[in-house]
Amino acid sequence: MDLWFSEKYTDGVIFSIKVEKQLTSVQSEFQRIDIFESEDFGRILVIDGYLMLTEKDEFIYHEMIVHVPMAVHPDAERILVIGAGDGGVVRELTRYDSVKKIDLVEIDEMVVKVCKEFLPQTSCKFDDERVSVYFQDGIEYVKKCGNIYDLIIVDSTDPFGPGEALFTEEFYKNCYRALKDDGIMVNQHESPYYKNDAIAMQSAHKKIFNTFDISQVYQAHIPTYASGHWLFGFASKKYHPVMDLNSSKWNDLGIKTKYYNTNLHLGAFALPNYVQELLKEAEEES
Ligand code: AG3
Repeated sequence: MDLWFSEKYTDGVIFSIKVEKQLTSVQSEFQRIDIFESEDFGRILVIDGYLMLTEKDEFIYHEMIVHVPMAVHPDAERILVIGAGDGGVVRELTRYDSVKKIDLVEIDEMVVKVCKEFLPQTSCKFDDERVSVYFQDGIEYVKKCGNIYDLIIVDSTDPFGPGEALFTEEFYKNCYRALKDDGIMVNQHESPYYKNDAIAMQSAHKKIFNTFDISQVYQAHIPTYASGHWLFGFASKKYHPVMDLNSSKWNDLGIKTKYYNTNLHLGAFALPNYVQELLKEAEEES
């Protein structure tokens, strides 16, 4: 008998991966967490039926959400990560010797527990001495912070369920306050392609654009997310993601990446016309 994991992208489009077996399935206080084993994509983390990562292509998402802001900020020492209980963002951040403190705030302790057991590829750096993990609501956590972080990375689920509040203007305003005067916030920004994803993307962009001095969007090709075309938001108080990129400084660090490089960094901000139009529409509404 064939077993398939499927995610419905629209009423007429389904994406499926053949799975060998289901390794675990737990219902936490917040959501359902599944891990599958597959031939083509390795292990797969699924939350509430939505694919969060696969071992095969998670490097693209995690490198792009981490190295883009890290190559722009001249000295990011103190970093807040919201969500990201799989550990992928933390793994990439710990590759920088200059990073002094990583605070990870994940609402669901069960995500970290399951990923530590089944996804060692991403959860491998929770023991780094610079990392502190807080099992709390990210919304409440940022409310209490003022002017302390150089970088905030919002690695949320989609804008419904427990992740919904991470797409509100109030949350972005609190992130702004939590950042130092030259701070950067990067978030996963959904896909521009299918209608419902594009609406979520525009709504997030509008709120971030309203809140931050600089608000730019960049893209990556991620095979296992809807349409394969995914966006990230780069929001900042001072640094511009293209003008303030210090390529030689980043290249001198010698960090070995599989997707990210500083040429691609520049190209990632060059968006297709239809995406530029969607963003402009959102900006004009704000
Ligand atoms: N963060 C969620 C990406 C959104 C995926 N959406 C979907 N499949 N509908 C990924 C977590 C990786 N650390």
